Amino acid sequence: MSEEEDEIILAELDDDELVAQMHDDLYDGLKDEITEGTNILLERGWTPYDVLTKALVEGMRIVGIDFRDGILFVPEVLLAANAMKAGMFILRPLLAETGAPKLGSMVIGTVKGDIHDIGKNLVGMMMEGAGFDVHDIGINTDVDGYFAAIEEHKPDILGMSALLTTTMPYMKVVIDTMVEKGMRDDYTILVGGAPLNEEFGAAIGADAYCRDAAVAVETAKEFMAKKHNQMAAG
Ligand code: B1M
Repeated sequence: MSEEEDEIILAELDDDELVAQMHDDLYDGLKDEITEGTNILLERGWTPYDVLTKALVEGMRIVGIDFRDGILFVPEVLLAANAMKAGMFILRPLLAETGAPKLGSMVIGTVKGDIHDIGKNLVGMMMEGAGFDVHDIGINTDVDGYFAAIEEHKPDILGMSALLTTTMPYMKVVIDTMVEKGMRDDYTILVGGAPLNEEFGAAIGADAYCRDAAVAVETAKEFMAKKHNQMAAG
């Protein structure tokens, strides 16, 4: 068979085949193919949320398993992450474009020592889509970085992300410093990231642990509703 005949034409695949191919392409770090696949699914009427979760996040879940098992290494995973970001780049404005009324504001960052940003970016995108003003302060954020952003943006919600068991304790450093400064109760603090769980969130004094971006949005909305009710009551 000639090379030309071997080539996969993404637009000729049906939806299930295309999604499976996108998982493979993400695994192989093929940025252009992920861009193309994302656009094709959108053109076929897929919602941005479905493209995000079924094609991209699921693909990254598979990458994560092989990274854990020593089949993939950092350089390959970086390529996969870049391919994922190319898809997210297309989806971001679509997810943000719901016309929802402004519900509140959030500062979000990945904690000190940690450079994982895909989950954080995704939470930011979904929060924007739900009507929150999101100030993303990036990765490797120390206490001073969080405080500077809180001071500047005066958000309703502080979001922290950590993907490493070695960096998640830093969330407590930030919260403890807020307690010391007497400002802890002025903010709703939401935390998330693969190694966390509800017990950890409670133990460090966060208001809630959010398993994924959709839960983060729902939790943020609940806290904003409570805040508005309290304000209305007095
Ligand atoms: Co890293 N890495 N990595 N990595 N990496 C993990 C986290 C790991 C679990 C892989 C593994 O071994 N299975 C492992 C951590 C082990 C542990 O601590 N228990 C690990 C390791 C060890 C490392 C290095 C130490 C590897 C090395 O150098 N030897 C190194 C550390 C670098 C550092 O940070 N200092 C490292 C580096 C990297 C890359 C740079 C190659 C790349 C990151 C690229 C980037 O982010 N720009 C990378 C990646 C991609 C991963 C995996 C494969 C995927 C993470 C991801 O993007 N997931 C990851 C494996 C895994 O998680 N299973 C792994 C997709 C994303 C959508 O999910 O981030 O969980 P997630 O976010 C979710 C929820 O958790 C939640 O919502 C999101 C969306 O639904 N959420 C929040 C997240 N943050 C939230 C904040 C909130 C709310 C919800 O606030 C309100």
